[in-house]
Amino acid sequence: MEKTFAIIKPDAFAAGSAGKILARIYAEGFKVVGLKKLYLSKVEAEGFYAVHSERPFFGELTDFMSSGPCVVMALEADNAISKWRDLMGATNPAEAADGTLRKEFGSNIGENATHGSDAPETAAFELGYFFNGLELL
Ligand code: 3AN
Repeated sequence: MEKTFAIIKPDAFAAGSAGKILARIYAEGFKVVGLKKLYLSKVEAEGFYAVHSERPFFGELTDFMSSGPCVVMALEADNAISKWRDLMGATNPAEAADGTLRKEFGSNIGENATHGSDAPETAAFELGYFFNGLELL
């Protein structure tokens, strides 16, 4: 079993879609091993997305991620990282396949409803950024 890190982003939380997204997560067979609602500060969002600090959209991205509450999760499944990215769909909701979360709940490339780790190393960093070991028992 593999763990990945996921976020229900502020746009989806504000729209009241967190319950529907969680229902999809369970229906697809993930085990939710960690879950909490957070309201990130700008500094906390910048630390999380530090890998993107040189990108032109870094300010916009971290403003958005600190604009309201979100839900952070640790999800477990066989091949959880790719399985969760498949369920999310393409980064840009306009390009996301039918049936994916970003297609259904995302608005644009910035406000795209969900986040997921893209590799084992990023999953390890991202899980550790938000959860300690005792929270993932
Ligand atoms: P993904 O989240 O699908 O791995 P990345 O790693 O390319 O996508 O982008 C990281 C985050 O930055 C995405 N979640 C997305 O919301 C945001 N982002 C990517 N490109 C843009 C852009 N051109 N403008 C605003 N936000 C963007």
